[in-house]
This record gives sequence, C-alpha cells and structure tokens, in this order.
Amino acid sequence: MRNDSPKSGFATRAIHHGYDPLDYHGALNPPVFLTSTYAFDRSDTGSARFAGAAQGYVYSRVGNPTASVLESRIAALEEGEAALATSSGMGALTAVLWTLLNAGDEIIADKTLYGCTFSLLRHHIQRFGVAVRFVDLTDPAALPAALSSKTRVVLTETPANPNMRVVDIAACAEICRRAGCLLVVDNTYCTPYLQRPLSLGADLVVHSATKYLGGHGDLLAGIVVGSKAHIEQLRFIGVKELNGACISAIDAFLVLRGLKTLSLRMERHCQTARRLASDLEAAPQVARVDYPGLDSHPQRALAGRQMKAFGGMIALELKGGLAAGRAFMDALKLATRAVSLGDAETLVQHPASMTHATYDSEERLRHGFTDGLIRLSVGLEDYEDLRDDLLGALARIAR
Ligand code: 3LM
Repeated sequence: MRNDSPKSGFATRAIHHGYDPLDYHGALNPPVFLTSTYAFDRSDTGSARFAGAAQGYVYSRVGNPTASVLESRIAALEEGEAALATSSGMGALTAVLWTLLNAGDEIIADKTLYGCTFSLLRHHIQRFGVAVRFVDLTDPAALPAALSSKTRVVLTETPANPNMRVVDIAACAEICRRAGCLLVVDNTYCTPYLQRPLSLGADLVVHSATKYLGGHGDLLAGIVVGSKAHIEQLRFIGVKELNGACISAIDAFLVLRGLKTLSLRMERHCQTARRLASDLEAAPQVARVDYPGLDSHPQRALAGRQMKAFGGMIALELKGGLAAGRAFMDALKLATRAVSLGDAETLVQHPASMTHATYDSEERLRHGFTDGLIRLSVGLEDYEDLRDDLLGALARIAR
C-alpha cells in the first residue's frame, strides 16, 4: 500500500507520509514504541550498528521507530532531506548550536528572538568561546557588513517572537551562501504550512513542535530539518553526546496526531487572526498592532511573498502602555492568560515580564519591543466570541 507520493499535497503528506498501516497489522496510527533499548540477534549486529556499518536501532536517545515516522513526515513537509525530533524547541536549538560551533566561531542573530534563545546567546554561549552579534536582519543589507571570517551561523526567526518583524529568508540565504556560513531559521511561528525556509535557501530549520505542530498544548517537542549530513551529525553528536534531548515516543505520537489537522488549524488560525488584527487596529484604545497581514506592517509585501498566509500571532500595544496592557489582560474572559502559542485556546501573555523577561528593559527597547507589548496567540474558537472578548475588555478598561 502506498499512502502518498512526492506529488501529494501538503495535507495528504501531513496525514500519511512515512507510515504504512500494513507494516503494522493494519493499525491506522503508528505504534508508540515505549522502549529504551533494542535487542540484537548477535553481538556483531550490535557492534556493526554502533560502528555505523549496519542500519538499525540501538537506543532511543539516538532513534526510535515512532520518532522516525515523525522525522520523515516533517522532513517531507519542510521539503528537507532529513529531520531530527527532540524533547523541546530549546533542545533542537542547542543540538544545532553546540554541534556546529567551536570556540572562536561567531554567530550573527537577528535582534529579536524568543526570550530563552536570546538568553542562550546573550548570557551563556560566550562561556564556550563563541561570540554573538545581534543585527537587524529586517535589513539584509546589514548582514554582509556584520559577517566576518569567523561567522559560522546566522540565526533568525520570522516572523519574530514577540513583535512580528519579518526577515527576508531568500535574501539572507544568498548572502550566507556566498559567505560560506549556515542560515538557521526558527520556523515555529509559521510551520511548513505557511513558510518553507529550506526551499528559500536556508540550511537548517528549527521548530518548537510544542506549538502549532503539536497544536493542542499537551506536549513539549522540537524538530530540526536539513540535509542528511547535517541531521546525522546533529543526531550522533548533538543529541546523542551533547544535550541528550531526545523526544519521547509518546510525544512523537502526539505531534503526529497534531500534524493530521495542521493545514485545517493553520487556515483557521490565520483567518481569525487577520480579522482580529483589523478589529484591534480600529479600536480607539489601541496604539499599534503588529501583524504582517495589516497594510500598516512595514514588511507586509515581503510577508505576502514569503508566507502562504499571515499566521495566528498578533502583538499589540495599548495607548495606556504597560498599565493598560495589564488591565486589558485581566479583563479578558475567554482568552487564557498563559505563555506558549499555537494551541486551540487563545492565549495572551505579556512578553516583558513573561516570555521575554530574559531581556532587561533597556535591551527590550534596543531589540525592538516595549514593556507595554501584549502578545496574542489566536486560537480556534469562533471569531465572533474572540472579537467580543477582546473588544469588550478594551471597552471595560476604557471606562
Ligand atoms: C513562548 N516559546 O511562549 P520549547 N523558538 C520559538 C519559541 O517561541 C519557543 C522556542 C523556540 C514560548 C514558550 S515561554 C517560557 C513558553 C520561536 C518557545 C522554545 O523549548 O519547545 O518551549 O521551544 O513564546
């Protein structure tokens, strides 16, 4: 039985790729292989697998059949050769950086990143002799001047967490290719349904699969996608010997379950977010809305070229700044006050004191966002209910 072909559409691949029920007694869903280790028929089979001379599982830190289905499915969706699933997005990111970088190397990172990624680069990685420069990559022309002979990795999110800045992946990829360094794109906000960085020339894609890929707020997971050679290196050095951040079989199963509805969910997240972004922009209490689908967004045209739709994340600032933002969050009745994103539930949080508390106040301003910024992860509830909740909360705090 053949479930999908290279010509299959995105939704078909998200449901079928990499798993044939007839290989497992007709079970519609892949089995969850709850095993840490794997028996060898003879001792030399085990030795050959360890030596890389024979294929086969040896230990679930290095590979697990349930995780393998997930890895081949995400690789197909991202249009990459191979993928590695990890225990979290941070596990994916550290596997990449700790494997690829040596003391003396430099990283160039976009100036706005998820708080823990920023902290890793701002506070920790220097201890291993790696230098970091934060550059505004929304202007790709700034990149060549920042590169040096020591630059090994350029890292960006797009749209960036939390303020939705959009970086031109193809332009940065071309500059990196010429300079001989690797472009790593964190595609968490988009998923491959909206944006495929490898097809635009990036070398590696990183995900927090905790978010839209899983989609239900019930797991932590990460993914890296890239060439077979890179993924082998990340698997056998990054996860096996450096961070140990392997995915559990149950979490791999749950991400696979989430992927089956990824295209439907993303369509709905995008539709509702676009409508809510316009409603919020029109509200008198709102000073600014950051959403790449709004005409007011400075990279609206680039986002339209690079992304299939504009995503489910919105950032906004109220006219009353931080105090008004906090009052707004507390006045919401349907949206849930929580960090994370990409779930069925609409989530609202305050980056300066939550996800991005790793920046100090002065850094937040320098890196492009204020203490008053509020972030919304638009969920799958009815648009009308969300609109009433958001606009109702704005009206109540204005009174
Ligand atoms: C958040 N973000 O609420 P995990 N890359 C991006 C991310 O947004 C995240 C990671 C990597 C949030 C998590 S904050 C305490 C909660 C763009 C996570 C890291 O290790 O799977 O959480 O991924 O913005």
